[in-house]
This record gives sequence, structure tokens and C-alpha cells, in this order.
Amino acid sequence: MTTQDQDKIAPIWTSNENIKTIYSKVLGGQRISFEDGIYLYEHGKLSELGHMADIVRRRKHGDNTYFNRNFHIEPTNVCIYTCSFCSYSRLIKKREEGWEYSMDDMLNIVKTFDDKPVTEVHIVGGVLPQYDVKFYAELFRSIKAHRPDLHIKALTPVEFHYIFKKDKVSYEEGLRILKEAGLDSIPGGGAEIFDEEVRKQIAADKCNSQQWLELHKIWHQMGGRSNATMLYGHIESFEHRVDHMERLRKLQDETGGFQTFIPLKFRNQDNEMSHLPEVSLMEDLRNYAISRIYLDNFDHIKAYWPMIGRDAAQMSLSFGVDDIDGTIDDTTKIYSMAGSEEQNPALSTRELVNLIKAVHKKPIERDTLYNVIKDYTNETFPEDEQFVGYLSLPILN
Ligand code: V47
Ligand code: SF4
Repeated sequence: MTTQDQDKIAPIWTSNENIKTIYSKVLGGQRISFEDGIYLYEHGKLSELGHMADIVRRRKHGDNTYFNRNFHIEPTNVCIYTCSFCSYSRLIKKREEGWEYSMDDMLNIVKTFDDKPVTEVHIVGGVLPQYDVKFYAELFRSIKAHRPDLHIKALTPVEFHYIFKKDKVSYEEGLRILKEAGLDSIPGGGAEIFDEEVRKQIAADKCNSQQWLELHKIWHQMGGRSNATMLYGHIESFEHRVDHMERLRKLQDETGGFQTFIPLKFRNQDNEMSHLPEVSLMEDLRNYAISRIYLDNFDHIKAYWPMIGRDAAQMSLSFGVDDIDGTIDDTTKIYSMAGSEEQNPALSTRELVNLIKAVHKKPIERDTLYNVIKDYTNETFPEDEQFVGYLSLPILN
């Protein structure tokens, strides 16, 4: 954004002096503090947050809105861990619904995409002893042998910590083995909330916050790229959310290896935290906006549309989000089991492109590392004449 463009930004209309101060920091490209973050959660109006987040979004990406063509493989839905927000693991309850894919099962899933222009496979699931370093290294090698150009985004510190410890290899050594076998990048899962007390209550037995951050740090130092998530809207406070982002911002200052921050809204169906209500769409938008403002050193903020639904994903694009993932043909179950909006998360490229265009943004297909594959801004699809759009953006506050 040029200075001339900045002049075109309407000044924020507020009588709140603290918001004015934060606004001038955002406008001047200055980092906001921990206290500013808390203040925004506690006192920022949706319109103010959206306005500020949109300044940051536009400065970084203009109207560009990214998506990619990927598919998911979940090796198993059985897990030795017992996170209380998890609706997915079939270790204890509904064990008969558990699946455990073999290497061949997973290769067969990859082969079903042979004639599709996907660029990424996202592999993540439960943690079980038979999936060890050797297994994953062989899996990655076989996928690459079959389809060398497919980007493998796989596993999280939850799996890495478990398998490296079991196989008695250091984080460095384990990551080196898997990288050589074909691991290209690391998705953002397993972060939940870093605060130790909250983590103890919701995810007591898996890798801790320090281990999560350490593993990403080492991966970044090896030249790797990764994402980071935050599970919000359960028992955490606003302070815990800002603390979570603060720890990520610090690490990003050190390594620069994170690409995308993905806030994940807690869904309450069929898990041990079902008694908690889910937060509102308004809170989701506020949270996206504050993430965009706070994480000044993250290039991208992603709204994972299968989780929040298409309409909310469209709205999020005016609250700091510039990426909506983009699964075209998905087998992921972790959210549908937890009560996500989309029970059958599949969108064709045309639907995805039109969904982005309907809110006057530019649809850009990207690869995992955000290299542009295709700009769909001027692309017309045959059915476009009938397309009237999904929603016009409401004024919310
Ligand atoms: O870590 C589990 C979350 C995550 C629930 O990097 C839940 O591109 C809400 O990290 N309600 C795994 N969330 C998924 C993940 C992810 C997804 C999409 C893209 C990327 C990426 C990463 O799913 C877990 C946990 O935080 N999760 N249960 C639930 N009930
Ligand atoms: Fe296992 Fe992940 Fe579910 Fe926790 S969230 S129980 S680590 S599958």
C-alpha cells in the first residue's frame, strides 16, 4: 500500500482514546502491544476491529484471496491421547467406528486423485504406536515415488514428539529423516492454547507448549515452512489468546518460518466439553480481526471454511482473512464429528472462485508455499450467468 493509498483510508470514527492510539499504530505499521491485544478483545467494536484488520490485510495482499487444491488423509481416528475437546478419537467410545489405514490404503487414497490437479496432500490424524518414524518415512517415499510433484504437508508436533521419543531420535534427527523421505511442510495442528494451565485441562497428555514451539523452531531452522493454529472459544480467556499469539509472534521474529495463522473455533458436538456453548459468529470475526492486527509478522490468516461454513468464510475476508484453504474433495472427519458447519466439505474450483468473487475479492489459486498458480479474477465459468452470489456483506456491530 502506498502513502497515497493510505491517505484514502477513512479515519476511524471513535471517541475512544485507546482505540485511536491503537488505530494510529496500525495505520503507521507499528506493532501493537500485549495490553493493546487484550484491550481490543475487551473493548474493540466489531466495526473498529474490521476496519483495522482490513488495513493490514490490504497492505499485505490487496484484495487477493488465496486457496489451494488439496486433499486430506487421516491415517487413523484412534488416538492414545485424550484431549477433552476431541470428538474424533475412537479409542474408548465407539471403538467399532475406528479405522486404521495401512500404507497401501493411504497410497490408494493418493491414487484416487491421479487425474485431479491437486497440489497438496495434508496428512494428520490420531496417534498410534504402529505409525512410527519408519512407517511415515516409507509412506512419504512411496507418495513421492508415485507423484513427485505432490507437496506433503504432514504431521504435527503431537505426532513428531511421540514417534521421535519412541524411536529414541532427537527432534533434529527425526525431522531430517522425514524431510529426506519427502516431508515438505508442517500443518498448524496440536497448538490448541499454549497457556500451561488451560492446556493441562484440555490436552493434558500430549506434547506441551514448549515442545510444540521447539519443534517448529527446529523445522524452521532447517529451512522448512509451517503453519500455526489456535483453538479458541472454550475455557480460555482473552488473555490466554493474546499469550498464545504473543508466543507465536516471538518465535516468528526469530525464525520467519510460519506462513499462516489459523484460528480454529471450538465445536462442541459429541466431546467431553459439549456442555460449553460455542462462541458466536460475531466473536469469530472479532477473533480473526485481532489475529490479523496482532500477528504483524505472519503473512497470512486462514479461515478454514469446512469448520465455520461458507457464509462465515466469506465474511471473514473483510476481517483480516486472506486465505480460505480450499479443499476440493475432502475426506476429513475431525470437524464434521465435532459439529462443524460443513458435513460434506467439498467445493469445486468454480464454487470456491465464485464464493470469493461474490464478496468482491480476487480468487488466487496458490501452492502450499503461496506461489501463485492461477489468478481467477477474470476467469468466467459457463454457469456464471446464473450465479447471483451467496450474500452481500451485512453491517455487523
Ligand atoms: O489441533 C480438534 C482442532 C486441529 C476440535 O495447517 C478442533 O493448513 C474445533 O490443525 N473443535 C487439527 N477444533 C487441524 C489443523 C488444521 C486444519 C486445517 C488446516 C491446517 C493447516 C491445520 O483441529 C487440532 C485441534 O485444534 N480440533 N477438535 C473441535 N472439537
Ligand atoms: Fe488425539 Fe488429536 Fe484428538 Fe487429541 S485432538 S485426542 S491428539 S486426535
